[in-house]
Amino acid sequence: QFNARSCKEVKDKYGQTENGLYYLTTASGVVYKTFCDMTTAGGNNIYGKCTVGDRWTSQQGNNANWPQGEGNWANRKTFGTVKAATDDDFKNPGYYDIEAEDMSVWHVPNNTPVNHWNLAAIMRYHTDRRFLHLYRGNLYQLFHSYPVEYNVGAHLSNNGPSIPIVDDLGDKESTKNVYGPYSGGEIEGGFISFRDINHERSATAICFGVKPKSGNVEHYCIGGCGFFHEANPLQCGDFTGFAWNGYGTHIGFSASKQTLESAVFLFYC
Ligand code: KO2
Ligand code: CA
Repeated sequence: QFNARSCKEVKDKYGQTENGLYYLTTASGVVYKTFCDMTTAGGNNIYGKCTVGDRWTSQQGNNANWPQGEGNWANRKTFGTVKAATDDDFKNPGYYDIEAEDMSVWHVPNNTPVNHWNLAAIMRYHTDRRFLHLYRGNLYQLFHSYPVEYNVGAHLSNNGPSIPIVDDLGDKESTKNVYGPYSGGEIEGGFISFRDINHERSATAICFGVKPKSGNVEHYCIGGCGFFHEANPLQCGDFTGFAWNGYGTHIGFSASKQTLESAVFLFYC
């Protein structure tokens, strides 16, 4: 165990270069176990996402009077474990504790053991423009500036930032094509986007690999607020409207099955 607050510190101060599990210590002394990606640019696992369970939106139904839903994008609650991260939600203290500059993202099929995450990933990419400096160092802070809340603004005009990505596995087209063909007409590949709003003023949290050019963001952005008006309650949940035209069909607005059955790992670097 090293006395380090981030994977970068484990690497820089203690010379550890292997991907794997490490213990980190927060500013207030909380020790937690996380997966460090030491190869992309250094980093920290922040969360895994499952196909069921809606801690990244609402676990209390689709409700206009619960506009932020769980609020987990902007609070310090943590849940899950790194070992179970590809089959259950996972959020560790690194999410709010680490001050970072960039992020990397891995999309890993469900039920992949930790030591195979890198090789089994279906897409990997990272940002390289130090964008987190503009948002006080992490997503916890970013989502305080851009609340993931119902009715905070209108689609496109009040969307949060879209940051260009550099591909590590996959490319602009393959990353965009994991979403359905109708979605394809509304997105541009090569970005990661935050707090994007749909036609009905529902906010989603993160659009992976893409930037929305229209307002049906529920089909290509993950996580979000506590109320999705359209087709109530079909668009409520962590995968919002990813199965709009059937589960994993990849037709209409439905994302591919592989996408639905993968966890997304966020690393700070
Ligand atoms: C559809 O048939 C439909 O879906 C639209 C949704 C997609 O998010 O907003 C509209 O509701 C539309 O009226 C219609 O119901 O259109 C391009 C066709 C999809 O699924
Ligand atoms: Ca819609």
